[in-house]
Amino acid sequence: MNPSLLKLYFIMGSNNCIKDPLEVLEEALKAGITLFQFREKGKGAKQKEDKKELAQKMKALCRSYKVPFLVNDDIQLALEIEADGIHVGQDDEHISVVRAQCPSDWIIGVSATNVTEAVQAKRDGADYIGVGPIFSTTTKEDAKKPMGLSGLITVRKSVGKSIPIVAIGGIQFSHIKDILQAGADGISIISAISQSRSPFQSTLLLKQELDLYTR
Ligand code: TZP
Ligand code: MG
Repeated sequence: MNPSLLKLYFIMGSNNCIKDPLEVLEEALKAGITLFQFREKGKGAKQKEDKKELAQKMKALCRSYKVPFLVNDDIQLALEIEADGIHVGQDDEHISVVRAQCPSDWIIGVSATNVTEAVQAKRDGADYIGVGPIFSTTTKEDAKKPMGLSGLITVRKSVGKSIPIVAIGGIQFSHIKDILQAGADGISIISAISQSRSPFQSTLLLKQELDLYTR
């Protein structure tokens, strides 16, 4: 995949938002997110048909802004709604099983919380690795201990330069320069956009800062 797609990777589900999730997503798209992941999980998450309906609407929005739409974990849903890819965690289906079921042009991302998992994800053929949590976060209930920037630097050294990586966990505007310098291709964000009173403004500021330190 083109690593620049990871520059500003927005991840969200309905329970991450303080207003209508479709509005939040459209604001983020308008302000220039480069990739989106539908992550409908945790307390109050939509299930079955409700989940699918929201996913379909979000996919349509992403298409209209030409931003790839990925689904977290749920292969069945991703196939049904013809997503552009899937993201799997360490406790989800193995990437080999996912690859066998999905179109060859899909983007498949894997989460890694340490060097061992990151090196394995690269070996397994992940298109990108989501590395974190870098900082502490309250968004993911079962998040591991933050690895810090030093952890990110170690992961980048261990996997080499050839695989795209995106940093995740507690990331705010002020972290951008350090994260890019640590070797990430971009940032993944949930709450700094989804919980903002103006997702548009917050996204725009993040994008401008990222643009300063990339290209
Ligand atoms: N995986 C590791 S940390 C995290 C996930 C899904 C949550 C990131 O959310 P936030 O609000 O950007 O800290
Ligand atoms: Mg998962």
